[in-house]
Amino acid sequence: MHTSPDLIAHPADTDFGAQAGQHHPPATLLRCVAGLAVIAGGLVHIQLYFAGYRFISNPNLGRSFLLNGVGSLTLGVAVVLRRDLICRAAAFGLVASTLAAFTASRSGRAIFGFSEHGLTPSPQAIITLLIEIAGLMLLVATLLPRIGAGANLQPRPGAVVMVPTLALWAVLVALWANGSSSATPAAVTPLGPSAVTIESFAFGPNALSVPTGTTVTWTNVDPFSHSVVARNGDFGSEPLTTGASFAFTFATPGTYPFICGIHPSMAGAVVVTP
Ligand SMILES: [Cu+2]
Repeated sequence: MHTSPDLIAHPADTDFGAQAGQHHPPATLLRCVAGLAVIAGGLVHIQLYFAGYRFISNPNLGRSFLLNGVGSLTLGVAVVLRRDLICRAAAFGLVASTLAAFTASRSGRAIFGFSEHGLTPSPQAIITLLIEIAGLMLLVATLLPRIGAGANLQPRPGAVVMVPTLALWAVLVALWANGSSSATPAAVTPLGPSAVTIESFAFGPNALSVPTGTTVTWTNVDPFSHSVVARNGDFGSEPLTTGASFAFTFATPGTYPFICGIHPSMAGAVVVTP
């Protein structure tokens, strides 16, 4: 004759445990996948931050990406480890705001002076878009009474330690990467008086003076696509991928302001002297 060890160990928890998890493995699986989607969205934001978004002229844009990343990692882990409704509600709020910001930044409304066009940067934009929409739907699905596990359990000690530890880890990695990246050698680009390098979301130099008849060359060394578009429409490049160049010969004296067609906050000017 055998007695279940669970009944002896947790006599008061038996019904509760069975209702919340043991007889509903799909609920736990759903919650874990939702949490992983939230984590993945956060990782893409952290990757973009280190790949160059921290250099965007308004530092709040980069900071918002880092904050989104750390917040998503923390809430994603919380959703995986905890059944509490509040974790899923907070994660839902964060993912919904991320999607709102994504949409706003592509509808002409600049966020911290920064806007994007369509599904750039590629492939991060399409990856986050799909992941975050999936995450949102999965989080909603966990609330459905038939498959969701909405019960509030006592905090598990492991979870209580794990969440702040992972958040701390993310911040430390961020600080380390930020400090070590300054040692990264810049791409070797021979800079002539008529050469502009596109790097770290900026034109360098962003103002240059050249005599009439000079051919100015713009070279993109960023890991993101940029373009060169004259404000007066005189010239305009296709999106330049990493390493790609665009050249234009200035035949008429004057001042030619230009911007990046993908990120209009990036601006510069060529002054053509007679
Ligand atoms: Cu750009």
